[in-house]
This record gives sequence, C-alpha cells and structure tokens, in this order.
Amino acid sequence: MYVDEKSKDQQLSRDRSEPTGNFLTTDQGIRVEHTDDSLKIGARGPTLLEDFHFREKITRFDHERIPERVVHARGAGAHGYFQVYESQAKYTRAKFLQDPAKKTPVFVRFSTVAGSRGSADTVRDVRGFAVKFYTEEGNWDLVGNNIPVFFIQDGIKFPDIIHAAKAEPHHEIPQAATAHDSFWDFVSLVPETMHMVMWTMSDRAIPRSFRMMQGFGVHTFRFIDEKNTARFVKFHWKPLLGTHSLVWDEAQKLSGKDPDFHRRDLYEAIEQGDFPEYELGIQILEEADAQKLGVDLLDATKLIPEEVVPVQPVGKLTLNRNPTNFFAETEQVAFCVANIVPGIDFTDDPLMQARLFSYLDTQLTRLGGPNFAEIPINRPVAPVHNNQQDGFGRHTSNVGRANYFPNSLGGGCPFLASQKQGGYVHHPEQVSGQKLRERSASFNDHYSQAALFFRSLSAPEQEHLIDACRFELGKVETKAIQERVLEHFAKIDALLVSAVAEGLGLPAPKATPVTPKGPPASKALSMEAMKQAMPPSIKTRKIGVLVADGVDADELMAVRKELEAQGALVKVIAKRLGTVKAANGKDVPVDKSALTTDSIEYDGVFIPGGAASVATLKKDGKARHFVQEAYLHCKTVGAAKDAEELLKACEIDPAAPGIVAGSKAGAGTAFATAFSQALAKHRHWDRKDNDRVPA
Ligand code: HDD
Repeated sequence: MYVDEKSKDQQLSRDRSEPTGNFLTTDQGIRVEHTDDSLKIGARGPTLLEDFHFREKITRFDHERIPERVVHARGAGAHGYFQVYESQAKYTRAKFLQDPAKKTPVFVRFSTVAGSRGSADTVRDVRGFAVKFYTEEGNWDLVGNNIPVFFIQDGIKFPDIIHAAKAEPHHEIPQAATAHDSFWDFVSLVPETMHMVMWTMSDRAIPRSFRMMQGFGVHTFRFIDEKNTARFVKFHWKPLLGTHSLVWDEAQKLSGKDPDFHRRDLYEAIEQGDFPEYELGIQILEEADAQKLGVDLLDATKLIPEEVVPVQPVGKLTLNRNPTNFFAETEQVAFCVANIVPGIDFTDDPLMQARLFSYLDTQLTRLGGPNFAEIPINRPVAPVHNNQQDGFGRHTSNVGRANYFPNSLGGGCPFLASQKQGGYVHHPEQVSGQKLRERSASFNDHYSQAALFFRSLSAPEQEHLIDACRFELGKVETKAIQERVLEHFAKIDALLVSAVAEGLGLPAPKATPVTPKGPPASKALSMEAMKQAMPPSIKTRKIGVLVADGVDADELMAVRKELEAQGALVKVIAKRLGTVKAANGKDVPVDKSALTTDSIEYDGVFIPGGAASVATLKKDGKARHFVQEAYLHCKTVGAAKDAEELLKACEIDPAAPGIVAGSKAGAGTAFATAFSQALAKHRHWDRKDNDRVPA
C-alpha cells in the first residue's frame, strides 16, 4: 500500500468537525435555535426535563474528563514525518526504513513523568519521547525517554518506583517533584536506580525545550533482515538544534510564571515554521558480539557507550504540524510498546517484557475499553481487517457473517499473510531454563555506569548535579535516608559524596568509588562536550531587547537584522505595549510589556543605546532585575556603548564572560557579530561572581 507524509492527515481530516460556515447543532444534527436559556414554564419557572438540548449539553460537559495517564500525564504532541537517509536493508526488512524518498507520517508526544496533567512543564523530571510511526505495515511505537537508561531492571518494580516518586499518598504532596522522602527512601534501598538518579539530578532533567533534548529507545531491540538474521539495536534521537538545558532557578521560576513553557515553545516553533528536527541513530551489535560488551544488553539500567559502539545516523524526524485538537490527538493518543512492525523485534529485557503488557492494559481504563485503536489518532494508515469485534465505543462495522477463522462462509477472509506478504513472524530465539523469580547476576553492577556518567560531565555540569542532589536530599526529612543515599554516592565518586554530604551538613562516608570497566569517560554523555562538537548556532534562540523612549532605533535595527538573519527570535520589551518613541523620532513597536514577561523566557538580553532609554531603564527595578537575572543564569547580555551604564547599575562587570559591551565590541555589525557569537555559546558557566549579583 502507498503511504506518504500526508496519509495520516488525510485520514484524520475525515473526522474533523469544521465550525466555520455551519449551524450550531445537537449531537443528533438538529439545528439549535437558542442556547442561553433552558426551556422553562414561564420566564421565572422551573426547567423542563423535556429540554433535550439542555440535557445533552450538560451531560456531555459532565463527562468530559477521562482518567489522566498514570504516568506521563502532562505532555504535548506534534505531527510530522520520518525519512531514512538510505536503505537500512542490511539490518532490517522494515519497509519504512528502505526508501529514502518515502516520508512516513508520525505523531510524537513529549511528556514529564511524575506530575499530573495540570503540572508545570519545567519541573526536574525525566521527559517522555514517544513516537508513533504510521507505516505501510502498521503502527510502530517507539516509546522512549530523554534519558537512555531506566531506574529499575524488572517491570514488576514499576508500581513501586512510581508510587515512591509521585506525591505521597497521605496528603498528595509534592506535585511533580522527587524532592521528598519516599522517592529517596526507595532509591536508597534499590541501588540499581543509581545510574538513572545521576541522570535525573543532571541538567538533562530540566531541558530548555522539547526541541533541544535527545531521545532514547532505552531497551535493546532487534532488527531482522530479509534473511531472518537478527542483530541487536539501540535507538537514539539527536535534536539538530543541539541538547540544551535550563538552570534550576530558572526552571523553578518558570513553573510559576509560565507553567506551559515547553508546550508553548513547541507549539509556537511549529506555527512559525521552525520545525523541530531529530536525527534517528542506531547502535548495531551482532548477536555474537553481545557477550564481549561487559554489560548485559537486557539490563535497562545500562547503556552502551558510543565510544564502544558508535551511533550510525539513519534518518530524520521532522515535526511540522500542530494537532488541531489537544484532547482528540495529544490526550487520546495511545502508545503501546507492543506495537511493532516486521523487521523489528523485542528482546527478553524484563523491563521491556512488562511494558509489552502494561501499555495496552492501561488504555482499557484510560480510553474506556478495547476499541481505542479505532480512535482517529491511533488508527493505523495500514488497512485493518480481523475478527475482533464489539465492545464499548466500536466505530467500524465489519461486513459479512464469518467472524471467525478459519471460515469458508466468508471465502476464508480475512486471510493470513506469509512472511513474504508482510506477515509478522517472531524471531525464533532459542530459550531454555528453569521457571524462577530471580535476577541475572550479569545485572549486578549498579555503580560503574553511574560513575562513568558523573565523570564524563564537565565541571559546571558536575556542580549542577551536586546542587540538585543537595536540593532534593535537603528536602528529605529523614536523616537515615540521606545517610543511605550518601553510602551509595560514596561508591560512585569521591567529589560527589563529599560535596553532597557537605551541603547536607552530614559527615561524608569514606569514598570507595568503583573503577568503570569500559572507557573512563564518554563525551556523548556530557551536554557541554556535545555542544563543543556542534557548529555554533543561535537558531530559534529568543532574545529580549529592553527599550524605553529615546532608544537608538538604528542600533536596535542593526542588531535585530543580524540576529534574525541567523534564525534567532527577537522580542522588544518595554514598560507598556504599543510603541516607544526612538531618539530619531520614529515609533518602535513593542512586542511584550515588561509586566507580562521575564528574563527566564529568553536566551539572551540586548540593551540598545540611547541615553534617555538607558536612563529610564536604570531607574526601573524590573528592568534591572531582568538583566541581573539573565546574568545570574549565565546568559549572554549585550549592552551597546551607551547601555553600559545599565550594567553598572546592575553591578555587572562589563568584562565578565558572556557580557558583550559596546565599548569593547564596537558598534553596528561588529557589535551584532560579537553578540551573536556569545549567544551561540548558550551559557557562560565561567561567571565566577554570579552569586554576588542580586536577582
Ligand atoms: Fe512507560 C507511559 C516511557 C517503563 C508503563 N511510558 C509512558 C510514556 C512514555 C513512557 C514516554 C508516555 C506515552 C505517551 O505519551 O502517551 N516507560 C517509558 C520508558 C520506560 C518505561 C522509556 C523504560 C525504559 N512504563 C515503563 C514500565 C511500565 C510502564 C516498566 C510498566 C510495567 N508507561 C507505562 C504505562 C503508561 C506509560 C502505565 C502510562 C500511560 C500510557 O502508558 O499510555 O502503561
């Protein structure tokens, strides 16, 4: 069958209801003449039960809510397509991975894990990265996270880790945070969590944007080629904009000032044509080589360092369309790890095996029964014919009397497909053993890769991780839990344990750090190292420009032009909306009033010259706070020559890293170039004195 980028949208369009140019009707299609008053006996009399419009309207409202996802309740989705760079026939027979001309439609949902549907986007948490590929051979769901490993090794412990991480049951506090006793109690008792704890305490857990985070399939899967040869495969998504994070103070403030920060960022980027792109990469391992790795591929708490097995680029995911309705698409989308297509297969990873059951099961409650695959967003574009039937909310209507297999009354239809005809054939893996509840000894090393991760981070990243542990454990009320966690940290790294212990005011246990077996460090684990390896770019970065009456409009325009030419987004901020009067008498349009925006929403700040404008900003506490906060968060601050006065008022040294001061950088294009180069560094962690600046 023919599938292209538009196939899913065309299918969805059949179910879209377009209000423009249409009458208001009831669910039965009866046109409504009046919807503001219920049907009564006399204008002041009782409402009549007969009022079908009133009853229907209220009933439908009463039943609008469905249960939120038990985990990953908060999320945002987008449509797009996936395209391979070249045929992957050497590894897999999956049809959508064969032809570089083919665009396979996808729906992606990003999410946080612990918080409820209404929680804030920027909390410290793992992010979900779930992709539904609507392939010509059926749906394949790659339900991953932005962290390549998981907390636990066997899915039977999933309810335990999730109960411990979510709000505590007696008072349902705290919301969307692991900074509480029960989470740390659990991890202190389950050392297999340590590797992922390192990741969640790192800057990975506070991404700048869904557009700027990696994704991972986490488990080891199998690719099966045309000759039925199986190879192990791990999936990676790499954002083309690079992997970037917020800082913790910023993330916390955003939770209040703009709880929809990530959702808004994704939506707006797509609306303005800045389509998020991610490269799919694979790590391929021959089955015969798996033993030599030193880690068990079935253990989801371990990764394969890219230095050991390189990531091969395979294709690109582009997100180019927002959902038309959040509930219909983003809320009702049902990802199932068990949705798989020929050419891809599972492994015996006990975490994955549990997931193969859980995802379908959970939809039965969340989406009200077994017919959720017929909800438009979940429907494959591949044809569906089988003898499954009935149940709540059945949409399609099977034709004929033969609803069983085999049959002769229906001419034997629907009939079976051989492997050649695209029938799914499970990989005939050889397995034998005793039936027992046991963990393989090969899963035992819980500290090596935690240490590998910590040691691979740059000094500022390590510092952030330590601060995060101090914050989270500092909120733990039970001293014994803090002490138990420190015992684990002592096995990971000496700096880690001493610095966290110091922050908690506890004696550090003697450090006995493990020696990682593989490479001593892996560049791919550090966001800073990855940043260095990428060409500098300020694409889609947001710059706030502070202005008041008397601003130098020419300078503003020159810098704006240069930044926009490089793909940055520039917003002019003044005390009030409307316009400000520039020094040359022209009106400069204002994009945002200072009342409604803050530095935490921007990646950098620019203060153009103009003596009167700078004098006004200097006196304005909110403007000073804007600059100081950006400085504190290690963002680039550009101050044209006149505007250096404002830096002084903010107690900021114009020679500090990432401060582009006009008297040094020059004016016009020279300034704009210096400013954009500083912006392309994203953060200036080497600001030693930023604690001194108030914000
Ligand atoms: Fe899960 C949702 C990712 C382990 C059970 N999971 C869910 C979502 C993502 C992940 C991204 C949200 C999908 C969406 O946007 O709708 N989960 C993971 C990853 C895991 C993982 C990467 C480890 C490698 N999950 C995991 C285990 C279990 C579950 C071990 C159960 C045994 N996950 C669920 C669930 C959810 C879910 C309860 C809640 C909503 C849903 O499935 O559709 O079934």
